[in-house]
Amino acid sequence: MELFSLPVSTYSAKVRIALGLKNIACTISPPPGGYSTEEYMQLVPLGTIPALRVDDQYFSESDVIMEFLEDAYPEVSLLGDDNLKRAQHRFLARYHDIWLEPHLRRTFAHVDPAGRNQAELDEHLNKFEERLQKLETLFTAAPFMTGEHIGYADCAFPATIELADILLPVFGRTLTLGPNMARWREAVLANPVVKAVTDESRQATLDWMNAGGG
Ligand SMILES: N[C@@H](CCC(=O)N[C@@H](CS)C(=O)NCC(=O)O)C(=O)O
Repeated sequence: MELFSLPVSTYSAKVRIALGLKNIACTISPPPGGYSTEEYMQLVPLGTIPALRVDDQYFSESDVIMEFLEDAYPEVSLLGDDNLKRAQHRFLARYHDIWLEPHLRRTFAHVDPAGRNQAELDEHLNKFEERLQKLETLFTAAPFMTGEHIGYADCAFPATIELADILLPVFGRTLTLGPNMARWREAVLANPVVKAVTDESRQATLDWMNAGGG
């Protein structure tokens, strides 16, 4: 099994955290030819990372990979066996992917002040901050999002929060976490798997910023 991933990719960090928490051995490689290239799209049609190769089969979309890992490696379960809790994990994972993170991603195009559209940027920054505050109300437990133990829901957010911590000051804003998220951040970063992946992703983000972003 081989995961195509780069340290700067937040969605890849999500899967790498799951692999680590589940103790799954997996080769981690950069996407052949780079993401979004013709060469890579021969293997992974959407050209995105992360993508997983299992034998000679390739598939992408981080949550699909996460579900595959849960199905194929049930020994350490991140979803648990309570159906309601499983739904809560999946809801939060989807909240990250659909409602929260895309607004942060859409600020990338505005890192360079020369190409900045302030109105568009503000719209995404405001939405990101609003949805981060809403996340406070979506916790069903503490210190982790759905329980006392780290789980599926907690995998997507660590790299995104570290990215926001670096990116928001570029636009004159500061990452502000409510009490649930502040306690959660401390708890997830105390986990060695999460810490190692987010440290690497944080450094890659800083390198990307120093190279001009975009
Ligand atoms: N919905 C996708 C998003 C993945 C994604 O946007 N990955 C970025 C890197 S973090 C990427 O591959 N971007 C290249 C592109 O959009 O062509 C997932 O969950 O895997």
